[in-house]
Amino acid sequence: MRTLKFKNNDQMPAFGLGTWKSGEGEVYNAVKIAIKEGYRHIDCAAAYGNETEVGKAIKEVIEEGIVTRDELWITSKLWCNMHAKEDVFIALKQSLSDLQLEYLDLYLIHWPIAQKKEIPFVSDASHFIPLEELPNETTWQALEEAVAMGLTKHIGVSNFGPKALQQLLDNCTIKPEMNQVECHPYFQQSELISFCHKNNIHITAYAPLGSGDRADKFKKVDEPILLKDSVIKEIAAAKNASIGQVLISWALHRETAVIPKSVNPSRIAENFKAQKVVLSDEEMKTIEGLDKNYRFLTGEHWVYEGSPYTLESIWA
Ligand code: NDP
Ligand code: 1BO
Repeated sequence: MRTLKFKNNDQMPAFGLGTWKSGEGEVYNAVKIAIKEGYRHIDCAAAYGNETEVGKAIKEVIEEGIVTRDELWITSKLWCNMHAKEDVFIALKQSLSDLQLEYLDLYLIHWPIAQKKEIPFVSDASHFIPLEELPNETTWQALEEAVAMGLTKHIGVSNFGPKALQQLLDNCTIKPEMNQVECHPYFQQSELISFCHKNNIHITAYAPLGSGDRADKFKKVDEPILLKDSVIKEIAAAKNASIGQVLISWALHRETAVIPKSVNPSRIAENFKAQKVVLSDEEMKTIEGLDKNYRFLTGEHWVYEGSPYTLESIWA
C-alpha cells in the first residue's frame, strides 16, 4: 500500500474511502466492508452528517479484531461555522465523540470560509463572516493547540489556493501538512500541487471519479462525464481494468492521496484493487493531455450577492 510520509515519520495510506453523500444506513456498511477489504484510511467530515455511523463501524471492526486503532488513518474536517477559536475545540471534540475515537490522525479546515455559528448551511450573504474579522490564521492557532492537546496528530487544510496557503505558512507555528482539493484528469492542479510539494504539503485528491452523485445544486447540466472518457476507457481496456481503477491509479502515480467514495460493495472492492493497476510513463503522459481545467465543484454554491467571498477570493 502506497503511503505519504509526514515530518514525524507517520505514514498515511495514500488510498482511502470517501464518505461525502454516503447516506444513513449506507455508510456503516460501506466503512465495515471497506476495512474488511483492506482499506486503512477513511475520509470524514462533520458536515457530511454521518460521523456517528462511521464511528459505529470503526468501533466494531476494532472490537472484532479486524484492525487496531493505530493501523487506521482517520481524517475529519472542521466546518465553516466553527472557525472561532473556542468553537474549534467544540467541533473537534464532537467529531471525536461521534467517531468514538480518542484522537484523529488528521484534522482539516474544510474551506477557507467563515460562517456565523448559528448558520451551518448558508443561504444569504449575511450568513458569512469576512476573513478580515475571523482569519484562517486564528482558526489555525486552535488547530495547533489541538495537536498539543493530543486531539489530532496532524493538521491541514482543504480547498486552499496558493495565496491562502502562503498567508497561513507566513503566520503559523505548525505548518499545514495536507491540502485536500479536487483533482482528476480534467482538473489536474499541477501548479497547486507543485506549490504544495515545494512547501512540504501533501495533496489529497477529492472527487477523483468526477463526483457523479452530487446533488443537482452542485452540478452543471452540460458537465463532462469523467467515468465515460474515451481515452481513459481505452487505457483501462488495454490492461483489463475499469475506468474507475485507472482514475484512482493515476492519482496514486502522481504521489497524491486519493479517496474515492463508494457505498457499493463491489465498487468498494474494485476501487481497492486499483492500487495494483500500473500505468506506464506514456499512459501518464496521455492522461496529462486530458486536462480541461474543469472543476466539478465550482464553489458557486458559496457565492451570494454582497457576500465577502467571491469565486476568485475562495480559490486564490
Ligand atoms: P467521487 O469522485 O469519489 O465519486 C463518487 C461517485 O462515484 C459515487 O456516485 C459512487 O457511487 C461512484 N463510484 C465509486 N466507485 C466507482 C467505480 N469504480 N465505478 C463507477 N462509479 C463509481 O466523488 P466524491 O465527491 O464523493 O469525492 C470523494 C471523497 O472526497 C468524498 O466522498 C469526500 O470524502 C471527499 N471530498 C472532499 C471535499 C472537500 O471539500 N474537502 C469535496 C468533495 C469530496 P457508489 O457509491 O454507488 O459506488
Ligand atoms: C460543499 C461540499 C463539501 C464536500 O466536502
